[in-house]
Amino acid sequence: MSFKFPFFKNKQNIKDDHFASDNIPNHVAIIMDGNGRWAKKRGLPRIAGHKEGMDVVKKIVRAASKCNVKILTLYAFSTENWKRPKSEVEYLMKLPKEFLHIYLPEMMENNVRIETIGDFDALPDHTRKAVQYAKDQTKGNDGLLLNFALNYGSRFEIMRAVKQLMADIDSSELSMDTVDENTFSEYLYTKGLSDPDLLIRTSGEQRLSNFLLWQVAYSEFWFTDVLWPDFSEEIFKTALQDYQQRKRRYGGI
Ligand code: V07
Repeated sequence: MSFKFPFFKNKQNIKDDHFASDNIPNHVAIIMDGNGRWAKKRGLPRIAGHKEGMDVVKKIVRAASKCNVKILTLYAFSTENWKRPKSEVEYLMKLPKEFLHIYLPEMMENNVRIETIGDFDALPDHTRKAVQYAKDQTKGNDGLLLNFALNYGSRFEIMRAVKQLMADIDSSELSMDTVDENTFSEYLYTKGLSDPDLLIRTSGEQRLSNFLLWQVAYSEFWFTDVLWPDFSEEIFKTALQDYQQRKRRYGGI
């Protein structure tokens, strides 16, 4: 049973479909964890969990678009994921193409722009080609930016930025005296993007796992025990509503 005191602020278990449109996070980042565990619980191979997880991606893209989120960054494949069994890696590398084969038309209709962060050149040819095609097709869209972290690792990203920045100082393209946090941000994959306002991680783990270390300095974190294949539009909205009620301080008081 549920009832509400009309004079209390609607705090938890909010089921209203139409929630306040103010204070929506501009940029939401998600660690989509728990696909393997979801499959194991059902006696299925891990890849069945990845496949189910792919359909949840589409649902959350729709939800984010609808809620007026501007940037959605999804951790699809980390630099550490190469250590998984070869057959699983090969399957994962086919998912971008499969996803795009099914959903690229809908992405176009909904004005979604697809981008990636990570070491793109080190991806298999077939993966790179499919994703590059989607980036090219959607580059004129100005709705939701759907940003896939593909072969992404934050320490690698930071090391790469340091090396490029030093090379630019070496060649006098840049002066050491003018380098500040903003300069450094321009050397990251996320160049030009605002930092995530909200970071969501599913599946009960409460760690960053080498995701956006620099960029989440002032982000709000939201964790759920729900496994990614069981994640839904409703849970996504609950995370947004929780975010809306938080008071951000950005390191100040
Ligand atoms: C992947 C499904 C979601 C759960 C997490 C792991 C498995 C969508 C993509 C994708 C990537 C780029 C792109 C279009 C779609 C994807 C990988 C894994 C490697 F342009 N889901 N998904 N890529 N999973």
